Amino acid sequence: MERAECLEQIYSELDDKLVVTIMGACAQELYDLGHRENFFYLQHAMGLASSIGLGLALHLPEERVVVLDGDGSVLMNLGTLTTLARYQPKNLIHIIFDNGSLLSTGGFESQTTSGITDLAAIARGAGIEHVHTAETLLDFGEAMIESLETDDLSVIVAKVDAVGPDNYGMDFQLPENAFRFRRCILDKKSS
Ligand SMILES: Cc1ncc(C[n+]2csc(CCOP(=O)(O)OP(=O)(O)O)c2C)c(N)n1
Repeated sequence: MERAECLEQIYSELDDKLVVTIMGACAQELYDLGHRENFFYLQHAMGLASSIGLGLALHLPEERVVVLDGDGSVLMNLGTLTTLARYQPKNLIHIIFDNGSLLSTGGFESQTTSGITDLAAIARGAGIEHVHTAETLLDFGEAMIESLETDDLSVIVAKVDAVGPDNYGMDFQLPENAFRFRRCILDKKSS
């Protein structure tokens, strides 16, 4: 299973959600499907997409927040899973694309490679109840549907191949994305 296929599968569901992605390949693959003003690509700050997502979810309880994360990023901020469990935002779905690799910076192996570290087990151990592992597109689709139907925090660990986009490039930088994302939230609140 490839992350790009997973993103394509859930793309239409992301229409009315606030979406925060990690940098690099994941951001690019979502962007390549078509940018929307409710997408925020967190460049540079590796590991913190889930923390941004948590802040949004707690402060905007009427919104649904989807975080698109990576195994390397989660490993860099493992405490995030315990913080999510502690505050348990009902409106947050945390999707971890586990490709066992730091793909965006050259494809070095991460600790999830060869099953050494099990992020789903860590999420459960942190105290998160709704944790899914998806090995196939069908699993992933089902996990997403279940998470959307569950009025609670969900984590989906999607096992994906370590492949990314052929080309990188967006027609705006992080500050413009941040301003526009903020405006999108304000527009949503006032409508
Ligand atoms: C603190 C910090 N260290 C290192 C980097 C460089 N960096 C950017 S993306 C990345 C790999 C991210 O890996 P993962 O979250 O697994 O996503 P993938 O690239 O595999 O999709 C690294 C090491 C960074 N941006 N910030």
